[in-house]
Amino acid sequence: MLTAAMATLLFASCSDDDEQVPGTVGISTVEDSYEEGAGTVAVTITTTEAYDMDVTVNYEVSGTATSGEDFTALSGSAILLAGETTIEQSLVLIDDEDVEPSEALILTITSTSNTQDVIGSNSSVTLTITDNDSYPFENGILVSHEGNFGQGNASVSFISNDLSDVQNGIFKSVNGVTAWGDNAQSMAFNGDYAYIVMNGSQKVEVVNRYTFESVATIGGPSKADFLNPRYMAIANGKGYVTNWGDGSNPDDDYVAVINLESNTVETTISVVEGPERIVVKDNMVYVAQQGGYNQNNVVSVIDATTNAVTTTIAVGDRPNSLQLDADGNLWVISGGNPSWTGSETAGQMDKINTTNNTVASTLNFAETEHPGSLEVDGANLYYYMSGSVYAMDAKSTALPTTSEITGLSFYDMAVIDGKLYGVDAKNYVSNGSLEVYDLTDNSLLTSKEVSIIPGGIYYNGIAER
Ligand SMILES: [Ca+2]
Ligand SMILES: [Ca+2]
Ligand SMILES: [Ca+2]
Repeated sequence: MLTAAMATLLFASCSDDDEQVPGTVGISTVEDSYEEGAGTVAVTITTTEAYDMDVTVNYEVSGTATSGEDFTALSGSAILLAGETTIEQSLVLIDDEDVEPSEALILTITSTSNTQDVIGSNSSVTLTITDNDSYPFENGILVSHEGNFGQGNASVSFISNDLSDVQNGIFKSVNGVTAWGDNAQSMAFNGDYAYIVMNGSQKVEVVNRYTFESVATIGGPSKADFLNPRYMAIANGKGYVTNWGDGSNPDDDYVAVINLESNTVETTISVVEGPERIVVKDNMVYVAQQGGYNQNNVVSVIDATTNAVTTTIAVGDRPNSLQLDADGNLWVISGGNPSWTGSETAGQMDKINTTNNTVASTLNFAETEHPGSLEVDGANLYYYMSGSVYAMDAKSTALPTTSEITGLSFYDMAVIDGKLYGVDAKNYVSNGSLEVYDLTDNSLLTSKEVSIIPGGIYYNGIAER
């Protein structure tokens, strides 16, 4: 602040003789940082001595800010009138609509027409021009919606991080389409891109994650790329998408591998029945084999450098969610077989050591308990069971005996940075809701109406500038 705030008087001189006394010239602004919408900024050029004649002060314009784009072109000189010690130059900032990093604008006095003048230590000022633009869908929560099968009304909603603003149907509104497709099942992210897995439409929609402008469509109903695609993760620079194939055929299930440069499926990896959720650690791809329309009970491990299934790890029946903790352990929740299968089994939570891909510990639920929606946030694990959310320290050796929040009706949930986000699909034909709880005191922060069958909840951060 200080350097730009005031011209420092290097010396004050008094003289009685007739010669023009040299002045010390400087340049300053009131602030050293301005938002690009600030309008006109006064740049003050000073001299310590008034002159008998007009003196031209020349200055150079440099820095990362672009003349004509970030500010109106400056003349590069100003005339100090005879008898005056200051002159103001107007710097006009341009309020554009580009999302951009902060820019530097440097004004440096290079010479004056009075050759004896001293160019003082305050002869240069560096201004920071800060941006006032943002992308429409950064720093908030994205919710994917299945919609109703055959209606083309899958959708994605954006909820601002302060939970004040909800925009539904953002793919359709941004891209000007009326019917998008069926069953936005899940989303994955890589760099600036979001990948929306559309189960019913047998496609993956690629968008810019911050603008939601369409980038590419991979697959589609008439193509053979995907068959019942479910979830996607990124490993070794490729996209891995789980596919059930025909949900009643146990022998046609696979993971499709997407080349993220060309947005094409470049190979497939055959796996056992019902590949569902998928996570990645160090190029090792872990696939929960829930079983499709049937039941399965393993996690497949794929080496993303060879695309070979290196091992399968036995867990509980119907592994429905899996997460890595801060120590690199893989936690898997298996719901157990539900009673309608006729062979009901208990839920189970397994901790897998990812250095040797073996089960390190197992926690067993009661036979009629069927947990799901495992989440990790910091040192805590969270899961959902029978309308309640449970929390557990990842170091704990026993399941929690009491729940955190009860009376819920979540279709799925996510825990992000101390907040619980749960989606309620209501009656599956009208709009559902997103409920947000503060996990420090388990209070309900807000409930927002979203769209039909909300399923996936994701944090979309702030884009790099
Ligand atoms: Ca600008
Ligand atoms: Ca801008
Ligand atoms: Ca199948």
